[in-house]
Amino acid sequence: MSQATTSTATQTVHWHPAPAPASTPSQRWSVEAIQALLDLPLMDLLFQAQSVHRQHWPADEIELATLLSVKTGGCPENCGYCPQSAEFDTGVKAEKLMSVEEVTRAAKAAQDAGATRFCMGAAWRAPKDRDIEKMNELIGAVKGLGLQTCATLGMLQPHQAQSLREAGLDYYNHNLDTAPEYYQDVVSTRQYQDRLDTLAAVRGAGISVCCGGIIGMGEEVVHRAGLMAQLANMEPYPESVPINSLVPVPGTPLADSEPVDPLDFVRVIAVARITMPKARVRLSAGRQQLGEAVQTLCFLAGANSIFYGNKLLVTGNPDVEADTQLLRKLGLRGLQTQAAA
Ligand code: SAM
Ligand code: DTB
Ligand code: SF4
Repeated sequence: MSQATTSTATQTVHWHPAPAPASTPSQRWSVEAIQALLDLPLMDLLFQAQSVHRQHWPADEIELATLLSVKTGGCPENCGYCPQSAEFDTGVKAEKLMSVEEVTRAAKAAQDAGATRFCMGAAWRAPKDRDIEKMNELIGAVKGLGLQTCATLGMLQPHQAQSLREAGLDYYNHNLDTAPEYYQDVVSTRQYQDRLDTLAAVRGAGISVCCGGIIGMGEEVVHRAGLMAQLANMEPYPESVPINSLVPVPGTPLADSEPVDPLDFVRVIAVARITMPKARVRLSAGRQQLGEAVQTLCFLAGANSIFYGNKLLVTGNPDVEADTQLLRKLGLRGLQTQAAA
C-alpha cells in the first residue's frame, strides 16, 4: 500500500489512501481492493470511513428499526447459524403466523419507543402465495401506523415481490451472508444463486434491498472481502446493509465458532461504509456481545442503523433503556422523520 505525506504548518501527516475501485462499471470493487482496505492501519481505515460517512449522512443520526418474528421456527433450511432451523435442536418451537392485531400492537409499541422502521421476519424457506396474502395484511397494518416496513420471508418469486410492493413493503431483507465460495460451508439446502435470484425479484418489483451478511462463522478475511465485493458491485448496491456478528446459539452447527476479534468486525463496518457510501449500514445482530466501546467504534466507522428492542428474532438484544442511554452518551440521536420509500 502506498503512503501519502501531507505537510501542514505544524506537522507532517502520513496517511494511507483508500485503494481505488476497479474501473469497469460492472466490477466497481475487486476482492483484492477490498482486502487492501481491510488490511489498512485501523486509524486510517476509520478516518476514511468517517470522512465518507460525513459526506453522505448526518454524523449524529441513527436509524432505529425494531424486529419482530411474526412466524417463528420450524424452518426446513439448514443455515448453520440459525436457531430457527428445524434440523437443529435449539429449543426454539415452531409457531404459527401472528395475527394482525398482535403485530399491530407490537409495531405501535415500537413506534412509541422511537422506532421508525419495523422489520417482520418469518422462518420460511419460501412463502406460499397464501402466506404472501397474509403478510400483505400485516404490511398494510404496519404501514398504516406511519412506520417504514421491512420483511424477511425467504425466497420470493417475482409475482410475490410485486404483491408485497403493492401492499406497501418498503424494504426486503435477504442476506448473502458470506462470500460465494464459503456459502456451502454454511448452508447446503440452497445455492448462492437462489439468493441472487430473490434479490433480483425484489429489485425488479421496486422494493428497496436490504442485504448483508454475518461475520464470525469461521470465514477467512478473503471471504469477508468477497461478501463486500458481492454487495458493493450490485447494480445498484443495496440501500440497506446489515452486518451481523454471529450470535452463537447452542445446538446450531456454528455454536462453537472461534469468536472474531471485535476490531476486525469494526473493519468490516468501515469497509461497508466506504464501498457503499449511500447505504444505511446496519450494526445488526451481536451487539450484546460487542459491548458499548466496540459499538461506538462501529458508529465511528459509519454504522447508522441498529435493531432497537429487547429481542432480535429469537435471541436477545440490548434493552431499549441501555440503547437510549448509549445514544445519549455519544451525542447520537434516533432518526425522527422517515424518508418516503
Ligand atoms: N428465513 C429468512 C431468510 O433466511 O432470509 C429470514 C430470516 S433470517 C433469520 C435473516 C438473517 O438473520 C439471516 O440471513 C442471517 O444473516 C441473520 N441471522 C440469523 N441467525 C443469526 C445468528 N445466529 N447470528 C447472526 N445473524 C443471524
Ligand atoms: C439481519 O441481517 N439480521 C436480523 C434481520 N436481518 C432479520 C436477524 C438477526 C437474527 C439473530 C438471531 C435470532 O435472533 O434469530
Ligand atoms: Fe430458515 Fe432463514 Fe433461519 Fe435459514 S436463516 S434456517 S432460511 S429462518
